[in-house]
Amino acid sequence: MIKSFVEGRREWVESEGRAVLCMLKTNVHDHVVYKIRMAELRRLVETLGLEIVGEFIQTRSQPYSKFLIGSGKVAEIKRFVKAKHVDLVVFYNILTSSQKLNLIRELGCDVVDRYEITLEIFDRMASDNLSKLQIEAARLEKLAPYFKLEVSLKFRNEHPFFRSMGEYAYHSRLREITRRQAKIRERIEALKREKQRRIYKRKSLGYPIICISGFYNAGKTSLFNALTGEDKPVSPKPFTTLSSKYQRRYLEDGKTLLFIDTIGFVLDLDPRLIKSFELNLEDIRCADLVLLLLEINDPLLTLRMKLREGVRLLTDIGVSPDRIIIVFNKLDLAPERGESIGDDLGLPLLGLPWIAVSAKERINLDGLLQLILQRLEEVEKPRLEAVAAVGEG
Ligand SMILES: Nc1nc2c(ncn2[C@@H]2O[C@H](COP(=O)(O)OP(=O)(O)OP(=O)(O)O)[C@@H](O)[C@H]2O)c(=O)[nH]1
Ligand SMILES: [Mg+2]
Repeated sequence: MIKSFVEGRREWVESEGRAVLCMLKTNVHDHVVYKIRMAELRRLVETLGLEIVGEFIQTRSQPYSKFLIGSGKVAEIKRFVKAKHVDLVVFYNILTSSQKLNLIRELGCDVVDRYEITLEIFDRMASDNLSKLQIEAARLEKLAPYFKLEVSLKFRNEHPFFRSMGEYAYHSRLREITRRQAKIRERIEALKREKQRRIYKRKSLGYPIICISGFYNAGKTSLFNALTGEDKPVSPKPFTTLSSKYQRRYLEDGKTLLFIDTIGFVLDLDPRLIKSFELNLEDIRCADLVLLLLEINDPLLTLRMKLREGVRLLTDIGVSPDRIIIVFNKLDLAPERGESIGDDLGLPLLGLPWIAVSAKERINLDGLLQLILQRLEEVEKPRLEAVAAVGEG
């Protein structure tokens, strides 16, 4: 059974239990895309070992402020929760602190949103200090307002007198949270400086840096291993890789490329999560080229969404489109798509170069290296010309 996060410490550990998924669909004309989003949520929740026993979707262009969904829907879910002994209700939408609190009180079971589910998976996969700190910071930022609200309501009801012991305890807990947040920020800052120093050092070696990015499970680590001879962990679980990995690849003509394997994206990524994992994204920003890995065997609509969102995320991070190469991985699972997938998704119109490969079966990896070298030359050329022009001037 899942327990909620309390007082800045995690108590959300075991997760055998029954869950219900819930979504407020605000686009009334959407008859397809929300299904992809729900499928993603389902996959994330199942990763935690929870059994999904029901799904509720309400369509309304404007959310309700009290519960996000309407009170009629809440009553329907409440009956279901009781009848099926549900432990947890998971919302696709991001809940405000007061919506979460109202829902927990009304439904009588725990309620979390997609953001908390993602953080929980990160937490289970995290093994290094920096990832753990970043996760804790993200969790505190999301849940501290909720906790404050919960405690303030509790003490307002139970201890109505000014400076009662309850109120004192409330203030001291709040101070504890704020102190913890400041401490984490300080440690992250120190690690950030260290990471920046290493990035500059790596840059100063002069090797072109190729960063492998993409949605979780796309096969980033498999490709990294195949290209560099490394043996980093690979698995179908989401977010197997949280902290970046680096390795050189020596080419026959004496050239050396430095490959970086990074944290995976998730659809509809919450901007706060991006901010919390800013340090991991630094590797993407500083790369000479970024490979955006997609699974060629995904349905076309999913591919279209992931492509659009992936490119948007990269450009938001600060990667210019001319530094992006789209790589369709897992070609062995859909070889018939290898020739046409780029055209099907309109990549020539977007001006994005693309290639289909299989990291697992090592198909077309030489073609990928050729494309990387060609793009590096094209990206470098204007820069070298500019340097030469300054020299002449
Ligand atoms: N059939 C096939 N499976 C692949 C290929 N590449 C990776 N996989 C499988 O896809 C799953 C995910 O692979 P990873 O390399 O861990 O993916 P990732 O992108 O690093 O995932 P995260 O680190 O979780 O973001 C594993 O089960 C791999 O065996 C491929 O080319 N073909
Ligand atoms: Mg990985």
